[in-house]
Amino acid sequence: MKDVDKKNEGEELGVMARRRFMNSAALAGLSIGAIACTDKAATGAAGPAASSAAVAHGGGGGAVHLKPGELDTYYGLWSGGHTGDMRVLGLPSGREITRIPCFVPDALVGWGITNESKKVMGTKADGSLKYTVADTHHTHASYKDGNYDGRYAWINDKINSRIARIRLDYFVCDKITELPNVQGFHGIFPDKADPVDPKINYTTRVFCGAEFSIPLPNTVGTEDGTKYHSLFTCVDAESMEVRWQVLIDGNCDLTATSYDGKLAATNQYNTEMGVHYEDMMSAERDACLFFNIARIEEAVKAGKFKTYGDSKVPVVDGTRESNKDAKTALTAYVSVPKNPHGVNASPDAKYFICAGKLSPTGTVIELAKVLEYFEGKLESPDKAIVAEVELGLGPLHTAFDGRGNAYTTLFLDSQVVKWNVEAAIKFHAGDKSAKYVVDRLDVQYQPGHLNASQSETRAADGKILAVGCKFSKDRFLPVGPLHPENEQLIDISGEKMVLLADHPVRGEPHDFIIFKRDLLKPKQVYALDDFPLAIKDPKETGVFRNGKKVTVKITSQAPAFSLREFKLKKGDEVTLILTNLDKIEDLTHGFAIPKYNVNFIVNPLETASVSFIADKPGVFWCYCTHFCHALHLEMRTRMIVEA
Ligand SMILES: [Cu+2]
Repeated sequence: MKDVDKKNEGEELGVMARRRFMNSAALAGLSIGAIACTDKAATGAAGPAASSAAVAHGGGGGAVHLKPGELDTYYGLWSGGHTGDMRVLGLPSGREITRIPCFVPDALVGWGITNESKKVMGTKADGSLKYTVADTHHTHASYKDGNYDGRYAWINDKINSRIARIRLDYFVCDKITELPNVQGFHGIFPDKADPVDPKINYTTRVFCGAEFSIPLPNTVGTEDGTKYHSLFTCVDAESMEVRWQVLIDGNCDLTATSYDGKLAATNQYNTEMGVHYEDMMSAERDACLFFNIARIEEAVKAGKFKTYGDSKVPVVDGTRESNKDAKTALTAYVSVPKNPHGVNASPDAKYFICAGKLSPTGTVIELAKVLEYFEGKLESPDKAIVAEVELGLGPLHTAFDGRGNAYTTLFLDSQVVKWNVEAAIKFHAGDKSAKYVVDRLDVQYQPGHLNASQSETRAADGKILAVGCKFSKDRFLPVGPLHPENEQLIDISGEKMVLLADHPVRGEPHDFIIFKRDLLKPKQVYALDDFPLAIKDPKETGVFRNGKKVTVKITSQAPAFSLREFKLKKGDEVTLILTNLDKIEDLTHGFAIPKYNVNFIVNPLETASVSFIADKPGVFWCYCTHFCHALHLEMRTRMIVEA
């Protein structure tokens, strides 16, 4: 780690002198409680006074408290965490508007109950769901011209290494792909352009980083972790098929992409390939690993790949040993300190920033120089580092305001630090008078992810910053042993950051994006033709028998189902299809079958189906579970199963 101690003598001497490089012993010995909230050198104010000040000077997105009936300025797409879904928030209010089920069953919409959702989620041979747990961390959306285009969002499941796509016209998950050859799929980022074809100025690929290294193929275990591998994966944004993978040294964590489509990168916190934590943090520097997308795709085209196990996915070799010649290299390992967490692309398209986590530093890597390295014009990829400056303890993630400033969470300091990137570059170049730290603000407490409005686009607007604090401690009424997390909203429209609001959230969300509401044009009524099973006329409904196989076709129109009753025989293999013929937005109906574990909804002009064995004789009142009409309670039909 070069020059860190020397730099302590420069910027913010008094503050920095008390900060020391984290070493293994210190980290291992400290609990979260003991390291919380030390060293409050902050200049930032908090509390009610700060909040009203923000509102008075215009606030980032205006006042947090919207008047009844007022709409938010921004959408926020948040990962849900263990709930395996995507949260949709309005900002600046912080109100949660909906949740989009992806990886885990959801009782409201019948996700994991209907045949259509089970097909997306994936089933075992017996028709049951392949997985019912998930851990979503990262969510990003498709781009065009450097801004979100409102087509898709993606979200990861770290537990089972799946990526889900959400259609942003209907806010539904329509595809899930399980990545081969990897475990611990964590970081995710769509590309923003094609590396070769300038006409393709929109997302066609999604890159996925795998955090855990495993034997390849992972059929015979070995305890020797040095023989394990991790891969970087490219998924086709449209088909959701895996296009290719890159075998790498070390692991992947988060992912970033350049605006020209030429580069993607992942930060690596375990270049040691350790299998125990002390081994994972033994080296002073790890890496930010860059991928030359055009060269990788040329290598795949030229057949220079392997496959592993049952997977047919082409895997190219991105290891250090095979990529020593810069002019042909597929990858470049830029050395950064120490167990870095987070790599983020600046909205001016010039830099990737890695936060040091166990080093108090942020590393600024200039993308033009990385491209120079790949052309053989730089002797080492490390020469692409244009700044490595102290920010505070436990730097994790970085957001941007579009005015040249970066905002980095400091997990151990419980702060957000605002710093100027160009000033940091000057400071790094030797101008010790360059004051790169602009402001610090205490947050409550231990912040992980943060993001600013439009931060990861060319249209970063520097209005509001949301911070996901992993611990809320004393900020909310106690609710037993587990506290909620604290999502805080900060006004970044002025020189000083101003804390605006706290929001409790059930654990444990991670990354999120915030963008202007006019980038999305959600549709509010489906088209019948969107669904192959749609029943277009109530006259087509009834019970259709083919031996034991029975199809029940029903339509709904408030306040009635088209069939007043339907008869089955015990043992029938039933598929029940329901089309909602109501055409008005929000006129959604539900369909529950008592004792058969069935409940789902159909939105206006939507069709859904369920399959089950009619194994219990009797009368079962199928009723509408979604409030629809003054006669909602009366909206029922009888399923009569004859013994
Ligand atoms: Cu109803």
